[in-house]
Amino acid sequence: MIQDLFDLKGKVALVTGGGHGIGMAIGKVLAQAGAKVCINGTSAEKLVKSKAEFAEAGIDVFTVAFDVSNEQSVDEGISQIEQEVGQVDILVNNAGIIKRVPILDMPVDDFKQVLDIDLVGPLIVSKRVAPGMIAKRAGKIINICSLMSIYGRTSVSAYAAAKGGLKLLTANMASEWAKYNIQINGIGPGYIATAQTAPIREGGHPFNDLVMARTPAGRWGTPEDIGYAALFLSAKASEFVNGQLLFVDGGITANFGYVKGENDL
Ligand code: NAP
Ligand code: GCO
Repeated sequence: MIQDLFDLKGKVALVTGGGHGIGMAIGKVLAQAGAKVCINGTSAEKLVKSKAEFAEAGIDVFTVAFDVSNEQSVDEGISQIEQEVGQVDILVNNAGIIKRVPILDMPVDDFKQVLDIDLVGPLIVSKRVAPGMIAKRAGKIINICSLMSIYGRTSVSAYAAAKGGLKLLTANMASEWAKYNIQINGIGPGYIATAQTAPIREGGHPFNDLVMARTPAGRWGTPEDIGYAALFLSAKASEFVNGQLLFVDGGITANFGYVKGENDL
């Protein structure tokens, strides 16, 4: 049956940064498709609230706090999942931060922190999880990239450097691990309404006008829009898709100019 190609029953999925935002939506969709979902975040206290929010949706998640940028923390967290839930079949490297600061004003340590979490973090977690997938000859890794994986813009140099690197790390993981029946792909969300974009979306911020003018769909994306793409890349249906970056962006990367106002000829 066609739906069997999207059935995740019997699979263990780990979503880093799954405590809210895009990660939470991905976790909910994968759980609704049958996966046993593990949610990661930086603090056990915050995860208590996240677990309750999943429970309100009728979903029982396993929560585990670890810092994706710290190898020992990741090893302890993944070991806890392996002991209490099982081997990770689907890894979504979603955890990430952004610092919006002009290059000349950004301390190098802040630049390094963004790279450590947004680029080195996915490497660390994938290196810890991949051996089990290789032994099993099956696995899915999804790296949450960005428009900034292919475009720059002012004030997000560290984030763009990290997300640009993540696009090519995805390609390299696919080059090395596809032969083990592991599919590694990226998702490039457009502008999505979450806490991360609230500072440039709310309170009449002019960036909101730019997003509305540049996005052909004429709206901000929802975290669920990303969740549905993650389901496809987590499922059997995408077993011949590898090393790709799937943009889920309302058409913004397909469109050079403005879609509203004087340009809308
Ligand atoms: P968000 O609401 O800020 O959530 C980020 C998540 O990452 C939080 O759950 C946070 O956990 C977690 N996290 C941060 N540092 C961590 C660390 N060192 N270890 C473990 N977890 C960590 O962001 P979002 O908008 O949902 O974005 C999620 C992902 O999508 C990010 O990679 C972001 O770059 C990417 N993205 C977002 C958009 C957008 O428009 N929103 C567009 C493209 C790509 P705590 O809650 O515990 O701090
Ligand atoms: C920004 C936004 C973007 C989005 C996303 C777009 O400040 O430009 O936060 O970076 O988060 O990455 O794909």
